[in-house]
Amino acid sequence: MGKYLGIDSSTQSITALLIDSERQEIIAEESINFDTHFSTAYGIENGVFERGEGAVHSAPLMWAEALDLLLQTLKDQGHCLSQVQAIGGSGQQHGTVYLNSKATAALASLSPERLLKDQLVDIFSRTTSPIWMDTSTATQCAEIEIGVGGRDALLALTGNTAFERFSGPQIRKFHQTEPDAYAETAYIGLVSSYIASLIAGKLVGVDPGDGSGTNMMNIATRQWSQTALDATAPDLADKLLPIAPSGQPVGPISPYYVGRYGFADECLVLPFSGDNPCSLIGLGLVAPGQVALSLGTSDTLFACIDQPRTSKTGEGALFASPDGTHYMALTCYLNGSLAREAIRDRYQLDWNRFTEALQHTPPGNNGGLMLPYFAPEIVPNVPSPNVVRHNLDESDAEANIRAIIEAQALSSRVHAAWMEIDITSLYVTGGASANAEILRVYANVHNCPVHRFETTNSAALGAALRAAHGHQLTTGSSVSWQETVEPFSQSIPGSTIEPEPAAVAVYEALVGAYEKLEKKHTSG
Ligand code: XUL
Repeated sequence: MGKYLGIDSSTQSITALLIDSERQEIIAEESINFDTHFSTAYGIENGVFERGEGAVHSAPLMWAEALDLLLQTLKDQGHCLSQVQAIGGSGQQHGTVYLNSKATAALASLSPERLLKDQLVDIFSRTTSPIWMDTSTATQCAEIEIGVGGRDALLALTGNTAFERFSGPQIRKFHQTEPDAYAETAYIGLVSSYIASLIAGKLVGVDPGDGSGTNMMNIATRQWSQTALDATAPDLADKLLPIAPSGQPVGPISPYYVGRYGFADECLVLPFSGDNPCSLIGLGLVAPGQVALSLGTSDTLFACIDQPRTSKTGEGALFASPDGTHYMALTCYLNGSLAREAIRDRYQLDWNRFTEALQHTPPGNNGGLMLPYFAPEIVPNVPSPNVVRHNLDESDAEANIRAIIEAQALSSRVHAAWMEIDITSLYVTGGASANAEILRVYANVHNCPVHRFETTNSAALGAALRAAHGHQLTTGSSVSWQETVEPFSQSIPGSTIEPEPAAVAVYEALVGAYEKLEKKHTSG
């Protein structure tokens, strides 16, 4: 029992969430927005830079700089970091970080007198990291599938067909386009394992939750698959560390954080995992059959399942749960908050007017539909931006606002079918989950209650809970996952949004029309 810190390094910000497991409460929640602090220094917008032809990267040195700023903020606020017993973490999934042979020594000798960014500037064999929004690797996806014996073989081996944003295709592209820099790469990690390495002061392996988003991990054994590595790039086994079991601490925190921020020497570090796997834990989904929705930069619909059920149509992803036993089924949309913001900005509105538009317009939008592909879409696969309006006048701001939210909700229903789960309730998280009108649409489209939580940062909460669980096991207590998550995964009393029968009937009739429109304009 004690205090545990969860850190979530996501697309647009890095968040810290501190819990007190004795008092069973969240005691601090702090975020550093990348654009606010670093847009000039790193040239990013919405946390990323677009490099053309679908390539979307970010800057790993910026993530290190943001980590310092985050911890400094917690310290300045008077949080007693010496009481933190363990740190767990979460990272935007799939993004890859490439380090050279100087990394090990630089991490081991970090001086608390100087910022991370000044000490780590030379450790990268590639100064940018392709992230999950990158859609530039269709060729490499096809090559990897052929390399392992076909699409079905890759699906059976890794739990996933090849996705453009997954790490394996991204690594293959790097090897093909920058062979010299690839040869200089001593270590390839994911965003999660990179931030864990900064905190532990040594290279840390990828956990099975994030490893399953690479197209390189054997989903049955939760180890790297040599067959998949061979199909991806040469000498890859030498550049990856063995998979790090999610629940086993990798060691104490680096002296850097003890000296600079006052952490205790014995504060433990758990392997970090992906943001979606951490959200699974943060929302308390540790038993099969529960389903959640995350409305963030990406929108994701996910469920805890007990069997490694795969998506044969390639619309869904399968990850290992960081709880060590279950799996996570996930459908991921690239057009999440950035698409909602694109509509908000197109009509020069603020979020209050956005919400009012949802209140003023009827469910079903009088038949007006939108396919909201402001950027390339993952599900369904849409390689280039394409916004389609059907019975919808572009000059009607309110109807366009309803159309985008209904499109996102209807799509989440259509593309959840592969999970074969009867969705009887939805747990929601992410920034947009604070908006009750958006959630009302989801409750009516899925015909189930939608539960809201105290924090919209469920990935950071899940990271903190993973730290609590991992630390308590090291003390010899046999705490269960259920006991760990339960006090923190209670929905806010009175905040549940119930479905409304009349609106449910409207969407029941509309879902077929939406699916037809989607099929007409996409290859799916
Ligand atoms: C999941 C995915 C996104 C990122 C967002 O497969 O690509 O949800 O994890 O950070």
